[in-house]
Order: sequence, then C-alpha cells, then structure tokens
Amino acid sequence: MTRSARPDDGLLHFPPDFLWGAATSAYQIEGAAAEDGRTPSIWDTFSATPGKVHHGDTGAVAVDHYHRFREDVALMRDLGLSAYRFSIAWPRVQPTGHGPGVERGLDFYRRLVDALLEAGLTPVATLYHWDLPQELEDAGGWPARDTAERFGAYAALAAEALGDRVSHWTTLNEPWCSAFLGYGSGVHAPGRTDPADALRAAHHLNLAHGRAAAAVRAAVPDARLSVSLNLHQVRPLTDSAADAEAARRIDAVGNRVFLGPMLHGRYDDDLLGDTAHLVDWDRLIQPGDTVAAHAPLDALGINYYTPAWVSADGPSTSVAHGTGSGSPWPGSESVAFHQPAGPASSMGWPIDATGLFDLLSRVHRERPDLPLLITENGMACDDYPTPEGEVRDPERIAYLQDHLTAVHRAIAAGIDVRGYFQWSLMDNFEWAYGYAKRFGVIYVDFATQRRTLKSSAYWYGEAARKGAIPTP
Ligand code: IFM
Repeated sequence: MTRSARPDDGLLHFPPDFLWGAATSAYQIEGAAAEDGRTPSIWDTFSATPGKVHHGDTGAVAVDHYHRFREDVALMRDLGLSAYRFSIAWPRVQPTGHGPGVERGLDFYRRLVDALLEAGLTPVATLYHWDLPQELEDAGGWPARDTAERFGAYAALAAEALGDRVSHWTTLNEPWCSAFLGYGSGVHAPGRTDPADALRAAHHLNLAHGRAAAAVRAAVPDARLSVSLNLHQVRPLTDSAADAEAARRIDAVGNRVFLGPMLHGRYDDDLLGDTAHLVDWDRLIQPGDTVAAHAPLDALGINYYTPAWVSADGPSTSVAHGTGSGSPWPGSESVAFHQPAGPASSMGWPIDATGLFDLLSRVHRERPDLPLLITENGMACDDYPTPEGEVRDPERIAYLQDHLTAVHRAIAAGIDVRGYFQWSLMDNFEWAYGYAKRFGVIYVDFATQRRTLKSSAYWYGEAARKGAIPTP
C-alpha cells in the first residue's frame, strides 16, 4: 500500500507505519515533586506564587503518574496505541542543572520506558517541556547563554542513560512558549516580562536545541531526532496591505524565529529588523550559533490547536492569543488578534482543522524533504462523569475526527506525516489554568486519582487499532 492508499471499506486508512500516540509532559502529570532527589523547577516556584495559577493549583501531586505509571501504560496498551510521547523532568535527573545525573531520577524513566516497550509502545522522549531547574533560572534562565550549554550537557546525560531503550528524541517542546510566555507576557514560568529577554531566550533556545541535537546524536547514533514547535497558522483578517503586514510580523516572531535557524540555519532579515530596537542581534548571535541550531533532523514535530487571525489595528478579542502584563510579541505588540465566530474549545480556542492542513502544507513547501509529526493536537472540554460513571465527550471525538481527516488529506497530497500524538493522554495540570481545563482522553478524578476512559479514548483506540478513521 502506498502512503495514501485507501481500501474501499468506508474508512480513511493511514500508512501502516503511522504512529498513533498520545502525549503528556512531566510537570503536568508526574507529581512526586520532592521525591528521589528532585528539586524545584521554575514551575514549582511560579505555581507557588500567589496569583500566578488558577485556584493556587500546583503540579506537586498532579495525577501522580510517578507512582501510577504502570496503570497508565496498561491503559494505553489496552487502547491499542502504538506510541507515547512523554517528557523527562530536568530537575529530576540533574537537579541543579550541573554535574552528574541522579540515578534515582533516571531509574524512573528507565522503568517507564521498559514498561512501554513491554507493552509494545514506542517511547518518544522530550528533553524539555518547560521545567527549567530553578537554580538555572536564578543564574539568568533562558536569556543567559550558559543555559543553552547546560541544556546540552543535560541532554548528553539523559541520552547516555536512556539511549539503549529510546530511539525517538525530541529536544524542546514549544520553545515559543518558553521564550515569549515565560519572559515576554509573563503568563508562564518564570513570569518575567521583558521583550528583550524574551528574544534572548528564543536565541538561546535555538542554540540549546542545536547543542542537545548534537549530544543525542553522539550518544544514540541511530536516534530519530525532532523538535516540537507550536507553529502559528497566521491569517490576515482582511486582504488589506496593513493586515498582510501584521501577518508577516507575527509569522516572523511566532514561527520563523525558530524555523529560520532550525530548518535553514539563519534568522530572516525582517525578523531582525522588526526587533532591532530591542536587542543587539550582532552581539547575541555568536559565530557558529545558527550552524549549531541547524542540526540535521529526522522529523519536525508540529503542535497545533487553533489558527490566529490578525490585523494591524485593535482591539484584540482573541482568547487564545491574550496577553499577560507583558506582550508575547516583542516588536509587534500593536498587532491585534481576533476571535472568529464559531465553535471553540473550553479554552475558548476556535476549532478549525483547516489550519492544521494549511500548516502542514506550509512547512512541507518550505522543507519538502523533512518528515512531519503531529506531536500535539487536541481540545479541552468540560468533561464530567455521568451517574453511571461514564464520561461522554462527543465534541472531542468530532475534533479528533476533523483533525485526523486533515492529516489524512495532507498525506494524500504527498506530505510525509509519520504520526499523530493526541494531547493529552489524561487530564492534567494545565499550566496557568491549573486543573480547571481537561484535555485528556482519560478522565482523572483529581481527588481520588481514579482514571476513567472517556468515549474519545475508545474512539481513538479503535482508530489506532484499525490504522484508520471513519470517512467523514
Ligand atoms: O498543555 C499544553 C502543553 O503542555 C503544551 N501545548 C499546549 C497544551 C494545551 O495548552
């Protein structure tokens, strides 16, 4: 069967080697925040700061995956998933951000990976999903160049410890959020609001990606290496030249700030020009940095939730692109983001699967040789158990159907998409929203930690087992 072949059985079939996965991240699920040598990350500090996270929630216990991982792996196995994307908590395996690894922390991931392999699931390890050791933030955080070097050393020790079991490695998850929500708008840890620092952080995350990619390749010669970017599918609100210029600006600081160095080994001149009043790029970019960031990749991970409609003039109405006390768009703060009419998730994020198809097409046009993975996609719903104990989430099933149909369309159009990771395996700590938003296909009762499969889990499991979804 070719990658887009389609037997006539009323189903949309995916390629036989397509990865049907689910994704999570360490701080959002593990808990055990002070166990086995783990020290605080910036998210422990941030969530313990009054007013930063809804309801004062923290990830200290989260969904206790640290102690319940075997149950969670068994649920994935029983559903029939073929892959699981998780992240390694840097402060668990190298608590200060310096020095040798902590074996007790590494052992947790060895046990997790062994359980996955035994269950027939491909482990996909992300090295950084936002939990920077607090000690490194105290030394300057991502705006400091040394953090990129520290990340390279941490990546080496993680890859050396787990490379005998893990071949799929992702360096960073959504570095845009780390840089621009962490140091620009301040809605994410560490909660700083300096546009110049946000840009410095972005450059050092590019460098960190390059350092980690080299470290993983050295430790795991057959590694399948990727990075996960939350690319913005930017759409001008009107066909005016001013709105086109707004879209260009957001594409620069939202997408090309990472796509440029990582896929092409350079920053685009328009991005440097838009932000030249904020940072001295000539000093920031040291010789060899963009070469390092342009590390060979086996796939690009794309995280997609919703498109962005932009205009030159305000006011902004978009819930998905709201700002904190600072702006996440350094140099382009005046661009307005709009909320279209139509269905939205319980995050208020508009639902539009055409954005995923457009995004895949855009990246494919830019780098036709590069395989793509959907490393996150999903929606938050106001889920609750019925008196019979069932959790019915037809909106999430419709979302998965629509977005997987878009992926199928992309594959049929010749785009090399290798897998799909639903976000998220289970309800968890949704950052500044605490436990108020549920993205899981598995419902978690946060008081008892009881797991219940939602109807979307059964739907997705059937898709994974058949390698196909219903024709819409
Ligand atoms: O929960 C997050 C995840 O950690 C990163 N991507 C977006 C998800 C939903 O907000």
